[in-house]
This record gives sequence, C-alpha cells and structure tokens, in this order.
Amino acid sequence: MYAHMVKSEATSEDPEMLAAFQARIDAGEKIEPKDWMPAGYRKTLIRQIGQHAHSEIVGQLPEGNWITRAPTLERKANLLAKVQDEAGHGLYLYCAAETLGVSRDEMTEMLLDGRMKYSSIFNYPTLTWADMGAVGWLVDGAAIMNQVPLQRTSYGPYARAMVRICKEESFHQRQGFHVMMSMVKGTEDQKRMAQDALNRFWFPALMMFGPSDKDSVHSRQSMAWKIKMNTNDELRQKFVDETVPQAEYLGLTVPDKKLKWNEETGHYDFAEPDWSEFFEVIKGNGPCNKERIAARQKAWDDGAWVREAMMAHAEKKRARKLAAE
Ligand code: BYC
Repeated sequence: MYAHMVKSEATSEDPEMLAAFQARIDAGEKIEPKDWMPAGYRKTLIRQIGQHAHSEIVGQLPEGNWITRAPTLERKANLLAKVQDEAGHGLYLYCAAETLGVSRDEMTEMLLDGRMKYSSIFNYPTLTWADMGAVGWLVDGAAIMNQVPLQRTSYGPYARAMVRICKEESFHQRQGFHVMMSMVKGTEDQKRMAQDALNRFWFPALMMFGPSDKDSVHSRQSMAWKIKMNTNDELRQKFVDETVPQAEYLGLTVPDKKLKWNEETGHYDFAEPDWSEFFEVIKGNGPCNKERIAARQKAWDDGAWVREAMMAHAEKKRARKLAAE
C-alpha cells in the first residue's frame, strides 16, 4: 500500500506544488494527513516515526528484564509503570505513522526483516540494577533532548504524539536519576555499581543522537521539512552540557578523559563516541541485536492467533450488519 502511494504521488510532484508545500512549512503551518505532501516527506516521516515506534517497543526489553528483580515494591511499581508507558508511546507513534498510509503490520514486518531500524541503545545489555538508574537518567534524558523539539515538528499527528510522550519521559528521567541518587548514597559496592553503569552507558547514550553531522545523510532535507528541528551534533552537545553537572552532583565520573569545560565556547569539549561501533550496532552486530529481534519475532508469532481472531470477529460483524440492511 505504502509503495503504491509513494509511486502515485511521485508523478504529481510539479515544482509549483513543491514550492507551495515548502512555503507552508516555512510559515510554521502543520501538515495534516489528508494534505498533499511530497513523496519524500511521507517516506522520511514513515522511516523516522516507524523507527521511533519500534524503539519504544524494543526499549521495553532491557528494562522488562529487571521488573521481577527490582529491590523494593516501590521500585518495582515505578519500573512497571515506566515499561507500560513505553508500550503506550509505541502505540501513539504507530498510529501517527498509520495516518501516512502504512499499517502497523507492515512496519512490524519491516522491523523483523531488517528493512526498518530501532534505536542503537537497546542493543546493549542491562547487567545490574544500577543500569535501571543509568537507562532512566541517560537514555530517557537523551530521548527528551531529542523529543522536546519534535513537539514543534511540521507533521501534526507526530507533533501531538510528542507532547504526551515528553511529559512521561521526564518522569522516567527523574525516576532513573533517583535510582542513581540512592545508589551513590548507599554502600561502596552500590556506588561502584552506579559508576560502572555510567561507564557502560555514557557513549552508547551519545550515539542515540545519530552519526556526526558530516555523516548524517538525512539531516539537511529533514531539517528543511522541519521533520527534524536540530542537527545530531547540536543535540548531543546540549545533552553533554546538561548531563555532566548532574554526574558531578551524583559524585560520579564521566568516562571521558577529553571532557573539559571550554570557557570560550561556553560548552563542554568531549570525545566522539566510537563511530565504528555505532555503525556495527545499527548493521545488526551489537551485543543484543539478535536477542532483541528474536524477542519481537516471538511476540509477533505468539500474537498471530489474536490478530486472526480479531479479523474474524470484524468480518462476522460486517457480515451481520450487511445482512440486517
Ligand atoms: N540508532 O541521517 P541520520 C526512547 C540511522 S527511544 C539506530 O542522522 P536521521 C526510549 C538512521 O536511521 C528513542 N539507527 O538519520 C524508549 C539512518 O539510517 P537509515 C528513539 C540510527 O533519521 C524506551 C542513518 O543512521 N528516538 O525514547 O536524520 C525506553 C543515518 O543517520 C541512529 C527517536 O527515534 C540510532 N541512534 O537522524 C527509553 C527520535 N541514529 O534509516 C527511551 C526520532 C541514526 O537511512 N528520530 N541512525 O537506514 C530522530 O530524531 C532521528 O531519526 C535520529 C537520526 C536523530 C535518531
């Protein structure tokens, strides 16, 4: 269905329509599902929103692993609520993508056969309870940095989905920071676990913003269309500037020997992540890629009977309605 829409739209892209579309974007208007849009705009949105939705769903896996092992009932309830929120975020985002003419089933199939991606960060394992702190603090912290500007993105359904998502992400970030606070105030072993979690998640969190601007293939066009509001490097810098003082407050050390406050620029200088590792992870060769996709495949297969039953029910309802008319 999606390929068909892209093809049919490509034939109608005359320069005047493209210019009028760009003028609407430049004037800050929201584009709505029934509005005309260039095929490339639709395609980029499906890629980005779909990837974002998949990230929310796959992102439940590393944390779900710790629900049964949370140290107190309160921590368990908080983590359970957070993981449920991520499921909700995935659903809003799949719905936003569906308004562009792609179904959730199609997107899931594209995730499972490798045509669609999900965030690199969820291919790293969560080894200790402190990782629940580091994920909330750093991963949700990075997600907020990227998603707050997306509330102003040009595509209406995406921008509106972001408003609620951002509110919930800020609760997630705070609960993660609270876990870290408790650990650093605990025993020497707990403090060591908190430092170890920061050591392992720091650079993968920086990679969440995407490759450096010089290697970002989509940024220029996506920013012209206001599908992205900032470049990858701009957001990464903002994240470092805001997160380093939080690490200092926790009494933890950011694992970067090059990290230094730069008086002249008013920003921190920091080391680039290992980009060869990033590209390997997004190619499917990270520590947990196979496990994550296998879990999604199993959920998809296990749910087949539910999808079939719902379709059969809808068909019966439709037939009954027809017979009554
Ligand atoms: N991971 O041209 P570029 C969350 C790919 S989840 C994997 O800069 P773009 C949460 C990129 O797709 C947070 N792949 O791309 C959930 C492209 O490859 P393709 C998820 C990445 O799109 C649960 C290639 O690299 N947030 O919040 O302009 C628990 C070149 O990159 C990544 C979103 O998805 C990556 N990190 O910019 C807790 C936000 N980075 O597609 C938390 C919405 C890049 O051409 N997305 N690639 O094969 C975006 O803002 C943008 O898509 C990105 C990348 C900044 C991520």
